[in-house]
Amino acid sequence: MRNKEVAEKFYELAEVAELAGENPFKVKAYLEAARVIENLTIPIEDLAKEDKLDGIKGVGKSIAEKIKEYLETGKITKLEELKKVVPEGLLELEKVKGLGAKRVKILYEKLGIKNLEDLEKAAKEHKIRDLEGFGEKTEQKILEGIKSLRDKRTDRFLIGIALPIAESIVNLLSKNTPIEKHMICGSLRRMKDTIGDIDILVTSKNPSFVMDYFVQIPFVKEVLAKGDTKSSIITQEGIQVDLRVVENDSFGAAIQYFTGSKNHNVRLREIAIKKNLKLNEYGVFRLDDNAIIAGVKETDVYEALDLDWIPPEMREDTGEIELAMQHKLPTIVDYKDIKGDLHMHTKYSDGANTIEEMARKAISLGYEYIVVTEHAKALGVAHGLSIEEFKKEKEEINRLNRKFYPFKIFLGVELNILSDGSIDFDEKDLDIFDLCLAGIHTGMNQSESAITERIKKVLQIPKVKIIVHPTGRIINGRSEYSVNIDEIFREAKKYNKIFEINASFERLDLSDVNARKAVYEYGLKIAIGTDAHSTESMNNMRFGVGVARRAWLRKEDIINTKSLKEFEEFLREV
Ligand code: DGT
Ligand code: CA
Ligand code: CA
Repeated sequence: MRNKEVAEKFYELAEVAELAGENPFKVKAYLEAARVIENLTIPIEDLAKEDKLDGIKGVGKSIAEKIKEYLETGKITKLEELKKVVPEGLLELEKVKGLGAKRVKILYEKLGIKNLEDLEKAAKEHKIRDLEGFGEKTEQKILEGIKSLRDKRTDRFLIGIALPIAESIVNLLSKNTPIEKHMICGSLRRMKDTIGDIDILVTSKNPSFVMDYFVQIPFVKEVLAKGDTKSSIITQEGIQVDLRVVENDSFGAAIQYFTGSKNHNVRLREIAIKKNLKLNEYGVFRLDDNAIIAGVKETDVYEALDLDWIPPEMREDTGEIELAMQHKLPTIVDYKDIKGDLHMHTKYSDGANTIEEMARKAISLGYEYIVVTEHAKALGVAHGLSIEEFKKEKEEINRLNRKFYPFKIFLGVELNILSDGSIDFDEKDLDIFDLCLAGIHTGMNQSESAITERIKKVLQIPKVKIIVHPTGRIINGRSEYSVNIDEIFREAKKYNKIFEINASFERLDLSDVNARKAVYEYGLKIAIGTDAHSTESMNNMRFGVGVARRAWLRKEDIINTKSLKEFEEFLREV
């Protein structure tokens, strides 16, 4: 599915068009198209194939043509043309927090600022504060924004972008070339939150056919190398993909080698040597006579080293090898263990789908329940609901619960932890909710002690059960706010509170490291929620489970592995 990718292109088009001084209606139309495409539940490439693009709300003929052009050629001519008239550095300026196209234009026209360096210089020389609509505070924010952009500048890709691309490529290969086995390896198989490049391994009796096909698939922007059994391309998004065809007899050893991590593999090779064996990407060999003793299957490779097979997500050399030696690896949670999604938004607030649509999606995913959690109405928080509106939502949920029985929808809420550590509603109003989540959405620039105190205060509210996206990070976007996570975890244990792994792939918060700490050092429980704003993003659960597996979490550590019956019992205790 290429929806996300196409949507990004239109966001880019809108930005560039605005900077180029295009008609504001056009800019708005591009933005609207981007938003709609992002939330589509059907693959946009399917709609294009069936010539149904202009049936999408917000997509007219000219936008439909642009989508088609992009899907077929990887380019939008209009965007390329506009880029020629906009100085290159301006596009980067827009990535500075707090600067939109409008402000970038003013900075360019009034002060001739064309790039980050110009911007930093002007801010330091206090030239920006005197511009209309800017001021001293904005100037300060701009300097902070430049710093955080530089800190975060990275060429790693979000797993939620990289994994669908890898899967699409494997699908294309399966359909159109004679491949037999296949495996997506590297950091993707280990479910890391960001991905340097994509590593795909296949077996085939006709490697040259596979290579010829691979270098001309629609994803390709550039072919870096083409060989008999290995080729590398760069996709439209700029991600490198390495494809290797390996021998069937070595497939297990090869996927073991190319899954990594490097540190894990280094340790394994040392263990092999001690056993008078040699381990490489072709197999496990006896040093005495060079006879191969494992290679076809990955499990055999581990067995040859007297180790239990280790799940890829654990292969970081952080203790897993020792446990595999002693046959004491924990049984980590599986995607199939997930019985419900605890965090989502619907049309009642800023979601794209109705409660009924979210419920149907959940049923199709095999869940037994969901918790619908709109934002609450704190001052200044957009799309929040009042208690009255929640009561209406509750009525609809009751109606739907009769319809979908035994599947169950619960009424939850995502409360805001305000700057002083209070929440949106009076505690007595919270009784209508089955489950209360709370998270920080504003005031993230406070000091470490202020933010820590805010969260600690909320932990004491009996009805609040789960702290969502606990560190506030946006991967490649915004760093975590400063918070003393140990202090929070310690305090939370006193009140039996739960922390979320937010499965949205821009967040993945708690991170693998923090989730492992929460459970293994503080004995806390975890909830995995997608924070979905559309049925499509409910699919992100697998990324949350990936984090949980990287954190070594077991089924019993995660509350939404409970059956509906157990979950209802748990809610009664809340
Ligand atoms: P990435 O792509 O930066 O997100 O991380 P990985 O882990 O996918 O790393 P990558 O793509 O460089 O290599 C894939 C795997 O192949 C890596 O996890 C372990 C193995 N590997 C690659 N190069 C080496 C190497 O020079 N030494 C060892 N021991 N293993 C390597
Ligand atoms: Ca890689
Ligand atoms: Ca690689």
